[in-house]
Amino acid sequence: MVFGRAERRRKKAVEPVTLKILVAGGFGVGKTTLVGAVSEIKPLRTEEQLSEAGRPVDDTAGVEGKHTTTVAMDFGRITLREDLVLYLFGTPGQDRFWFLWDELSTGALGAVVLADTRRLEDSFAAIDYFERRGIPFTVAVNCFEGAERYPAETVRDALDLDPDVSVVYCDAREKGSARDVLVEVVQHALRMSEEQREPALS
Ligand SMILES: Nc1nc2c(ncn2[C@@H]2O[C@H](COP(=O)(O)OP(=O)(O)OP(=O)(O)O)[C@@H](O)[C@H]2O)c(=O)[nH]1
Ligand SMILES: [Mg+2]
Repeated sequence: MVFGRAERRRKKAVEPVTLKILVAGGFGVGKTTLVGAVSEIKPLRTEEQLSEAGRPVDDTAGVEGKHTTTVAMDFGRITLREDLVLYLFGTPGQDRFWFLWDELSTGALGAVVLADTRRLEDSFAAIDYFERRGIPFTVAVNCFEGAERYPAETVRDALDLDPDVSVVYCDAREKGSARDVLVEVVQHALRMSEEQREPALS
């Protein structure tokens, strides 16, 4: 019987856990691209043209080919397992939208900080933000063509990361690659919350 209690219980048994993950980082590092690449629903985007009026405040150095920018957020969803669904929130990359970050980060389990090795300093502010708030994060170097490849240790030193923060590499345009980053973020965030629950005996 389709509407029976057993059917309802069966459905309940696979009701997925939903987790909120932020996709953050500096201007033009590929946040919107990553959310779009992995999302199984049509991602919500809030792209606007970079305008002449914004030129004095928008730092487009290094991303001159870019014509649009996220002005509020990106939103997407990915089912990692039958019982685990991630809601992805991409942050805006420009300083003038910082006021949105507190709203976006409420209730987040963890974050990806995307980085471009040609402009690592653009991701400093996102790293500071998550460190200060104790939100677990993973750094994902988005491997743009023409950008030099550095070992993870070099990136870690340049970003002055704590030893428990992992550094991974990705191509934000590739679904599988972006998915691997998200799996790492979830695993890292769960490790951190377990550690907090069971503090090491001193
Ligand atoms: N070659 C290459 N290009 C990429 C990659 N990821 C993103 N891009 C391109 O880089 C540009 C910036 O990507 P976006 O995803 O808009 O970056 P963003 O971080 O959302 O930018 P803001 O929201 O403005 O901060 C786009 O033109 C993408 O097509 C990548 O892995 N490799
Ligand atoms: Mg964007």
